[in-house]
Amino acid sequence: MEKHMAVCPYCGAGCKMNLVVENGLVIEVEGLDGVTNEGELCLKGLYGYDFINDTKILTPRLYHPMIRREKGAPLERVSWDEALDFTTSRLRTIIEEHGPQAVMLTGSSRGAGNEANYVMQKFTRACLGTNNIDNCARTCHAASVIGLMECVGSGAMSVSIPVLERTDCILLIGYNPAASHPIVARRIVRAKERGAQLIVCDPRVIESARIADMYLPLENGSNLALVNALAYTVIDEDLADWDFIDEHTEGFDDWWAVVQNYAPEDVAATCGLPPEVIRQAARRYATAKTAVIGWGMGVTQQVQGVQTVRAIAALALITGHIGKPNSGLAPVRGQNNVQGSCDMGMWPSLYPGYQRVDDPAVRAKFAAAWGVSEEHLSLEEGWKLTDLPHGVADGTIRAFYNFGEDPLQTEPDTAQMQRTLEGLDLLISQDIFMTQTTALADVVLPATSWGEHDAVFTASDRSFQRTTAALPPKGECRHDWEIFADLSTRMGYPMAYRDTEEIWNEVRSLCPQFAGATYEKMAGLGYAQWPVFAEAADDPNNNGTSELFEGGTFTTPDGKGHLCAAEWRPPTEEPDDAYPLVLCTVREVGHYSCRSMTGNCKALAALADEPGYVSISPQDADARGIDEEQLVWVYSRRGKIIARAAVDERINDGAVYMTYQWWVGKCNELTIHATDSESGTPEDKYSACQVEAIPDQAGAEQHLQKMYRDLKAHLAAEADRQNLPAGDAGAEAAGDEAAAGEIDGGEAVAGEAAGGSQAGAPRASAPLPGRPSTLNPALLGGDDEETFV
Ligand SMILES: Nc1nc2c(c(=O)[nH]1)N[C@H]1C(S)=C(S)[C@@H](COP(=O)(O)OP(=O)(O)OC[C@H]3O[C@@H](n4cnc5c(=O)[nH]c(N)nc54)[C@H](O)[C@@H]3O)O[C@H]1N2
Ligand SMILES: Nc1nc2c(c(=O)[nH]1)N[C@H]1C(S)=C(S)[C@@H](COP(=O)(O)OP(=O)(O)OC[C@H]3O[C@@H](n4cnc5c(=O)[nH]c(N)nc54)[C@H](O)[C@@H]3O)O[C@H]1N2
Ligand code: SF4
Ligand SMILES: [Mo]
Repeated sequence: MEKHMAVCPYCGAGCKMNLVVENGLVIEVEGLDGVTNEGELCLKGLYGYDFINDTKILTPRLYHPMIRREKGAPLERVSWDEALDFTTSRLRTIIEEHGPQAVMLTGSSRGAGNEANYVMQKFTRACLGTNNIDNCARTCHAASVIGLMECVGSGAMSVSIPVLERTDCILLIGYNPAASHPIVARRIVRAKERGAQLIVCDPRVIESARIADMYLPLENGSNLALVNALAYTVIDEDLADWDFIDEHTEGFDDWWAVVQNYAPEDVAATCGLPPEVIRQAARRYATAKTAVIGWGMGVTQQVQGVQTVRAIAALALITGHIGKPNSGLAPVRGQNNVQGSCDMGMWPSLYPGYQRVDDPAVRAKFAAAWGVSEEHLSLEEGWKLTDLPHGVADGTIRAFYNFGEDPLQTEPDTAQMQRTLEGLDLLISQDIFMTQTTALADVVLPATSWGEHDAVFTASDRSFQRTTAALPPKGECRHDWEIFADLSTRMGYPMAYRDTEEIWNEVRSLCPQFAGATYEKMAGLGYAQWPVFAEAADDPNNNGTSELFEGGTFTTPDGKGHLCAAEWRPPTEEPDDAYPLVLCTVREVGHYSCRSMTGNCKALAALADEPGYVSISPQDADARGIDEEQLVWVYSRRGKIIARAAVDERINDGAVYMTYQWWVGKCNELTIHATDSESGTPEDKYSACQVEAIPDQAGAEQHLQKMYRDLKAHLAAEADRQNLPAGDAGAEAAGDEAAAGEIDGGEAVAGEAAGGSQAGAPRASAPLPGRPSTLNPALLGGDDEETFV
């Protein structure tokens, strides 16, 4: 039995653990005393490890590269040489014909880590010559990054996770830590036990609301009106920190010109809250000695996300609850390494270390370091991930390199995303599992998983920590960074690194804020929190910066906090007679984003499975004749799906809630693709929908089971193509396999041991016709529906 230290690959809490390995399988994990988790782990941390063993519960892992020689042709297993040469020649042709702007890439905020993302963005900029690189922060906290960079100079959390336990008042807006970051939620519970005030603003009664001192059940989509009204009250009741405003902020008069119209009495109807409740919440926050505002997707996944983030920053600035110990801003980043993706410049306007692409001095520095001409590095901001649909529709984007994301599951309006991916000349997908997006790819590149490689992750609170390999690569999997370096070399820009530490040291040399974060400092349970400058490198007592903006000095160009205000406006698609309910899409504790990982973990898959729930208030359920646990239709202007009803008095009337990891009950079939004009973040929290009872429950149950079986079989069959011989290339690969300890046919030993399918003949092709035009038969026509409705 061996133990290897790792950082949890799920949320951004950055929990440290040991992976316990026996006979080539991870058999359990143990919590370690990391800086954020102090020995504790949540459900996913404890039971979310066995996907690595290729359990094949949901989808198989990828072991061999595959290509589709032409559109419509089947995936075919090839050698790495052939896969990367094919990719090189296709990318070259597209760039020759349409220029580098026709290629879009997205980084991975999950298991791969900072080094792989750094190498991918270097490939994008130094080799391809474009800034078209982004990551899933776009669909997530992009509004926080943009709004905060403008108002206070840094888009990250200004406080550390442990600070939440020490502050006197926590104001949560649109953030559900009990489901999203359980280890952060524990800190909040402990703060409460210490006597801190907890104020929760969320339209439904989340766990934190149940223990809150004040709960504000605001109307969905009314954040900006509420935050403006809180700020109005602070000024109106003379609760502001005027010294702080005078010394450390700019723009008060223009800001107040807008906010003065937001008396609680005037927004009561918009927010659905009594004015006195708003006033009381403002008083509690403003008069606390120290205070932190925490927010999440309830703020950012709205068309006014950036404006609301600015309003939140203003609330902290006018009360002086920032720039002093135990006070500040906590946009708690979602994925284990989404802060890291942003740190590494997986952002169309930023190089690694938050250095702007339009700054000629920065460009000169990177050009010199990377050995390319300055002209080769574009000063223009690149495309955003959410530009993909219209970029493909109008022919500007021709190729998409998808690294560790599953947009077909996680982007809004699946039907539109399906058209987008099918409309590309070239789709490259580099993943650890056969996902829905990967099944559509022209090039499939298999990468090593978390637990099979070394990397640095950045937790939500800017802490760099190291995670290490517990197992060797499976099959022909290569490390993500090796794949990018090899491809870049073939494309004419040679890159070669010995290991991740060499890459990391290059990052440190180019990013002053990260320079002190040596591998040595991060050894064992060590960490380094940026900004961590060069002098920290040799000082064992210097772990960087726990709280930003000490003394009220901000990292904006003039060092001031900028007060910016905007008027509230309603969401894009308001409910009407045909679609009378608000569809709000959220998270549940046991599954994670596209669920390629949690869906392949035995305990987590057993806990919750298809089609997932639509949570609805008792009144809205009664009005539709819907009982608890019944299967129901949920439909919007974009699609129609089946889900199970959870009738729940914690849900507000007029809104329903779904989680976004299910294939059958896929809420992104229904969500609208409307985005915040500044951040490009989709309005995942607000679409109009309707819910309808299904009279034939038995038929619906049969339909859903068949659909689930078919979808699983389809992805399994696509993955099984990697087990077909690959001609000459196959013989070469077979040799490698023997070395990697695999058996005949390419099925992993680990997969068998974990009860996976047998090696040998590939499965029969799935019943779905070729590549399905949509994963949801309900959208293919009325036939299926009629069989049981
Ligand atoms: N188990 C699990 N954990 C995860 C993830 C996962 O998939 N599964 N994903 C990770 C990721 S990527 C992220 S970004 C984080 C996200 O973590 P959170 O930010 O907590 O995400 P959500 O649950 O989507 O939304 C938060 C809350 O916003 C509320 N809300 C909806 N509309 C409004 C509104 O108009 N106003 C206000 N004030 N609130 C509103 C919802 O009711 C919900 O409780 O979680 C991370 N952690
Ligand atoms: N309706 C709705 N949609 C949403 C949201 C919502 O609230 N509502 N939330 C949005 C948010 S906040 C986010 S962040 C996105 C997340 O959207 P995605 O980023 O698409 O979701 P993940 O499941 O995190 O995708 C990670 C992918 O990376 C793969 N992977 C994991 N580790 C590695 C590795 O080491 N190497 C490689 N190459 N691949 C790896 C996994 O198998 C998986 O396919 O979803 C968004 N979608
Ligand atoms: S809180 Fe987040 S990082 Fe910690 S164990 Fe749970 S999922 Fe992993
Ligand atoms: Mo996210």
